[in-house]
Amino acid sequence: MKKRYLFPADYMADPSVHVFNGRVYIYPSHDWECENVENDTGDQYVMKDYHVLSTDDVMNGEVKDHGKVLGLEDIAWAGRQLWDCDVAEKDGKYYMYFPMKDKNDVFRQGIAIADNPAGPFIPEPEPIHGSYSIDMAVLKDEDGSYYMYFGGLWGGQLQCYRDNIGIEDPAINNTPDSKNLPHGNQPALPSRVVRLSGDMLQYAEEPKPVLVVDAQGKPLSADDPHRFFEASWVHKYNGKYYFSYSTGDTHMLCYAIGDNPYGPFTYQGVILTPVVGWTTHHSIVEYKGKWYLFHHDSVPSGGKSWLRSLKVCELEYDAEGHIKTIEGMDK
Ligand code: FUB
Repeated sequence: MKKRYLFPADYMADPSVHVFNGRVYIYPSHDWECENVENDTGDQYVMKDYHVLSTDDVMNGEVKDHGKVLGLEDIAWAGRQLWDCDVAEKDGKYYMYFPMKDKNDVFRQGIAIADNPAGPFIPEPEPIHGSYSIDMAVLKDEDGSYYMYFGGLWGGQLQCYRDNIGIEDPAINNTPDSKNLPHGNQPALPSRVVRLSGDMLQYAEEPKPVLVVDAQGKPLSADDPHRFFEASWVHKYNGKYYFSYSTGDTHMLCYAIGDNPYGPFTYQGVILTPVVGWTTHHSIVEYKGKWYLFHHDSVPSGGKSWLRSLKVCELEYDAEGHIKTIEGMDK
């Protein structure tokens, strides 16, 4: 299978990809070299800005770098770490949703707005009220509603919240030893989904858990290697909702299918087996009649997990709508 490194000139990761005005826009994290020791809190992911990339030929065409579109220094409430963002279009405006630690080292969700998919993006003065954790992905549904999926374990701080209320200090409780992480056959911690307000700037409701269940309707357990960890993405195929995600410490991309944006989603299988590097993160997009998996790995940096490179390959479905598994490491 043909795979392509999309942007060899720089280290970028976590590609959120959308087609706007007939062109493919890629919204990645921008990895930086760092002095920090690699740890389970993710201190090695020291990203300070975002670039936008675009192309009109995914596998072969030029990938244009539109330059820096937002930086930490532009954001009033900035602490550190601009992690995975996503962008949604409504009425000709482009809304970037980004997670960043505030001055107390707690992840919140910020918004920045542009008149053009290539930015620049102007940040709102405050994060979304009541927001927490990381890895936002926005689905524009066919009825005009926008749903945001989010959440990540360990350094992503999701385990510090239950029913959207903080239960422990996220700046401290963010390793695999967190006492609020479920274990064994307890239900895994779910991602969250929330409908966005009409002006795109707030939650329209309380975020809800995104349940991934087995064929019997039982939520996947905490010790299931296929359970949710981070990197939510949702796309639609043949009228069904495909919720895909990273399994984090078991290093796969998996997916589940549901009938509506809230789920539950029934577990289906593995999209991508482990890549070189600790993290795996992706988006799935249709362009000019073909489906693509955008993701990253750490091959070009020689395996440094905090210096990742954007990658893409075609994604295929079988006749029943199941995604064919892709090997993450080339043989
Ligand atoms: O890039 C920083 C974090 O690493 C992302 O938010 C996670 O999904 C993982 O890729």
